[in-house]
Amino acid sequence: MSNTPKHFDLGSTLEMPELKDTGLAIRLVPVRTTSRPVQHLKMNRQQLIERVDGRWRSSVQAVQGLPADVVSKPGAVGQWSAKDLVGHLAVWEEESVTALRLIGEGRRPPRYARFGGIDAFNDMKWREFRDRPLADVVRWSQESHRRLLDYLAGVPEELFATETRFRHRLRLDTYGHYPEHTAHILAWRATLPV
Ligand code: NI
Repeated sequence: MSNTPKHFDLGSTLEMPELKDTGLAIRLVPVRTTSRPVQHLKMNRQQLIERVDGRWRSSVQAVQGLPADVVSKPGAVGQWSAKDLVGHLAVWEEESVTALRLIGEGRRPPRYARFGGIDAFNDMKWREFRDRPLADVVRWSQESHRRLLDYLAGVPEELFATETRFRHRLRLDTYGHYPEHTAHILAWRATLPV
């Protein structure tokens, strides 16, 4: 991570000092890309990346300051904890990169029917990660987000400009998805005793 020469700086580093109390310090490191430096990226791409990143940061900030045991406790939405929602967003960032690569190659991403549908897929993934500690899930979330942004920074510009399937899938899996669960977290958070 430290020997990549170019920085794709999306702004100031977000510190979450309150979480240090719980042994969990979240630090969003600047995103590195193996692609071109930021000044050579067209606005279209950059605006999209900023939207993706800004809305993701809002989702992370929704859990900021809460103790780890509260974030990990089931019941934020149904059985899911706030941690589970963070993990769920990471799942879909990973799915997004996989699908967008295929779309970029002119192929069709496989359908979720093979898992029994989207809900069954989400449930399956949740069972895979739900027992992981919060710090693990947070790290995974940061890594999946960085991989997504790195990927987007290196995609041919014409995919953003002309490929509507690409844009559509990106929106569904990322910046159209985060706010739904940010709202869940904030609504749950409002019910917590202060
Ligand atoms: Ni979702």
